[in-house]
Amino acid sequence: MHAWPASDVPALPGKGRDLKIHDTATGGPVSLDPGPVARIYVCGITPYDATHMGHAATYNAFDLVQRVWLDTKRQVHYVQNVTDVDDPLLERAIRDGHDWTELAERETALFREDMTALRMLPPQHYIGAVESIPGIVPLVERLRDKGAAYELEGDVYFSVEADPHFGEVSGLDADAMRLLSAERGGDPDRPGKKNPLDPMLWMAAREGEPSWDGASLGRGRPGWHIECVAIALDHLGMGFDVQGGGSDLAFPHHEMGASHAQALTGEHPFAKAYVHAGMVGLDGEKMSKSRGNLVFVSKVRRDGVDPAAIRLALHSHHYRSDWEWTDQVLADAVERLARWRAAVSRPDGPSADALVEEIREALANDLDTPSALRAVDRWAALQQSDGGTQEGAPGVVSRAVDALLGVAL
Ligand code: 5CA
Ligand code: ZN
Repeated sequence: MHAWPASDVPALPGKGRDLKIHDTATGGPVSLDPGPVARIYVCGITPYDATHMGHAATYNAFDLVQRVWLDTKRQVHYVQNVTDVDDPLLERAIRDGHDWTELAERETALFREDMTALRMLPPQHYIGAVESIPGIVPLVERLRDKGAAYELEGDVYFSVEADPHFGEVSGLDADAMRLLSAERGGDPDRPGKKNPLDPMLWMAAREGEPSWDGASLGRGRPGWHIECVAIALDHLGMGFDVQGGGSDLAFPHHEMGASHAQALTGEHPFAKAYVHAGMVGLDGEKMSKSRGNLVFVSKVRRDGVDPAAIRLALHSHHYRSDWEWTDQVLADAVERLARWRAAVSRPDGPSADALVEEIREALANDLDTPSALRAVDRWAALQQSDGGTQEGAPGVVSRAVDALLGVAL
């Protein structure tokens, strides 16, 4: 699958700082020390509806991770998937009388447009679940041959007991896991499973649903977690730097994915850090496609809002907090963008050297965007009060805001 076009990332004077970021598995900040090529996997969309501000906020966080790495002169190897076959997608297509492949293609195309407009860096490998099936089947067969998977009425399940590290990503107890499993695509109450938490690796073909050749597994389609594992192992290998997604993916998705990969390879860990963005809500509820309480990026863009303002609105809350999208959040961002643009429109201004370091420091400290925005606000206020005459300083600010925050002034 093709991704979307990259926007330029200007190089900045001096050197960036190494990222410290909150890791769900250890429950605290970790200093990442990637090699010259940092490796990141971010879970992509299930394309049955348009990109909403919650999705955008999550992708924003992982875009910033990459911008911090690029600023340290590392290269970034970024992989993202598209869950282009899964229950919610098939259900929506049936509900609306659409062909599921057309629905997936249309929403994926819209996602690319939204990401481009928001200046999100594209992955080098943007891979669909369907195109990964030939790589998924042998992984499931290997798990079964190792005794880490078993068959139940034609379906194949992963045995969570096969991974001694199972539970370490989310740190949840069995009761909490069981509840979340039922809520998030699992089937803990299905009779005959070895452990209620065991997730499906391969679902035998169902009447009226798409299915693919699964070699010794029989016709069927892949489970959700193995999809991301197959893609990540294929393009990044074990021990990559960051596995990312919203906090609703910590369990079961990232927990199960880590266990699949660890059981397959006998190596640990799957990812060095599991990083999760908070949930964006609307009117007191998590914004979600299934609830339908959505503010779409594409709709707000069509209403004439500059994507740079949307981006500033996303930056205005810390990525790990749960927060509410409101008209006021957007109005504040529109106002801030205008203020910043006015401040960089003059040829000279207050020195930008300290500001670049402040933005760098804020982002390196667990992506503290609210502090980064306040630092730029202070510089803009000084500019407005005629606080400096350094030639070219506004240009340095523009480039720093572009390179580090993805906002074109
Ligand atoms: N295709 C799977 C991942 S493999 C999936 O979860 N797709 S999704 O379309 O439901 O979500 C895409 C990303 O957006 C995930 O990282 C998810 O955690 C995140 N996300 C979904 N809703 C919200 C929300 N309200 N706030 C923040 N992030 C969200
Ligand atoms: Zn995923």
